[in-house]
Amino acid sequence: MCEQDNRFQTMGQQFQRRSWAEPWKIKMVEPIEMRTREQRAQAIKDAGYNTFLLRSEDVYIDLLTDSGTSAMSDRQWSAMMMGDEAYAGSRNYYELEATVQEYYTYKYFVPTHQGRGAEHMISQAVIKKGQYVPGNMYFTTTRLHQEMAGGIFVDVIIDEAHNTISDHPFKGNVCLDKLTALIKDKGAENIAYVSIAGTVNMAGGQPMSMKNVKDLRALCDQYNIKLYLDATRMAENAFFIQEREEGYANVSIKDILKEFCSYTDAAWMSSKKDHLVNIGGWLAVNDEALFEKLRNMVVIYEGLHTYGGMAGRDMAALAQGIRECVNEDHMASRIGQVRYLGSLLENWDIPIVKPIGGHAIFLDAKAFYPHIPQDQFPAQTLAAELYLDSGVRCMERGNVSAGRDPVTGNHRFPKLELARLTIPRRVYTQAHMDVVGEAIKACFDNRNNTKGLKMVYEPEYLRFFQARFESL
Ligand code: PM9
Repeated sequence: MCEQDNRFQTMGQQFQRRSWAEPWKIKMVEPIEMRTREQRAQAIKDAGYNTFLLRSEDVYIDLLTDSGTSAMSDRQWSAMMMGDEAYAGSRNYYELEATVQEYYTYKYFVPTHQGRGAEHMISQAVIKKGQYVPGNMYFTTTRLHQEMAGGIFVDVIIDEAHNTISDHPFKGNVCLDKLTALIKDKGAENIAYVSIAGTVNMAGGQPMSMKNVKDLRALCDQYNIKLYLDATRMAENAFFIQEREEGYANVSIKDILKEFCSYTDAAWMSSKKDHLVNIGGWLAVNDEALFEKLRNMVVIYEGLHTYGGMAGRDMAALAQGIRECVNEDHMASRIGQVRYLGSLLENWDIPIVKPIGGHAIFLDAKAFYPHIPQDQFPAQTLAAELYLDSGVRCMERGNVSAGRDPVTGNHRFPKLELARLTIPRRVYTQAHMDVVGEAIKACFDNRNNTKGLKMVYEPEYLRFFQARFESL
């Protein structure tokens, strides 16, 4: 189990494989169907060219997100039948608490309905108005909760993360010089905490190294600053450490995960990703006083502190999902499938974020459509075009997702203008990946005929979910 997986060559080299296969077989299927081109054209127009506003039944292959879209195992389904639906003190709560403590090391645990419930509470509990929150690139919901609590997010990720063609093995790393400069400039007392995520979603699912988190721990100790982790895809991050970082080739994903968490003070989790469940999340901390505050907050916003918005059966499936997500064969096939799709696109010279990350392939829309300016939303355009071509749904991760600067009110115009093809865990086959690859190739071949979009409706918060566009 702990041996390094040599079925994949190390990064920077072409993905090479002797055939590998998923460590499971399928015992239930859900039919999907492709609409006609005329129906797809109508559906995407009705959705305001926003893939979030499509009806799922109009989608053929759904790569919108890996969040809550995984297939559960027979073990998880049978655990659901053992749900203890007591309002207070459910047996499943205690099992989940013990599982999180075992796999993530933190002392205290608070369940939440999903990741943003946890982000809301930690932000409100610890950020004072006007404090800075440095982090390794923004994430949409994380930054919004930090801002709504009065914080000011500052991106301190290494420069390579903003460069789609850099093949740095740990593009999720924090730049210690940028962080030190911020601390010296603003004063340690004005830093709420350092906010890190592994892997970094908006950078392309890119990992942080163990060395980086150890160095960060030392820096935070020097200035007495807390270090908090978004652990949503941290098991995937552990896979990359095992594959790429010296000294970890023979350490299990489970042990890498524990070691990484041990350098941080707290974590929040959207269990809808790594943990292979359709709903759920949590917060876990080492500080008892903070725990007491969070345990009191959870009853206001989520539910009693022994269910936090989840049913007993949800907690049962989640605890089992934690055990499954660190399985070496599971993780190798999960990342292997993402790499399979990426390698198809690389062979056609289609511009994608390199190296291929953990949960998704990210198309570089600026390079895909160099003739579409960023205020005509090239990544949103690409997502709409892909659906139109083939019924494949993906997600914009560019100018629309970045939103507006709260001070100037202008578009933020992020360096990365990406369309994300996110692979749900244990859901699609290699043949589906072939279809997706061919669909992207068809859009690429038609790129010079493609025009951008105009935003015609913009909601105040997290606009990418509900904004509407018209074709130019
Ligand atoms: N991520 C994703 O598709 C769900 C919707 S897009 C906002 O990538 C991180 C790293 C996430 C994340 C959700 C959340 C929020 C926190 N951190 O969706 O509230 O990728 O469970 O988690 C999405 P919830």
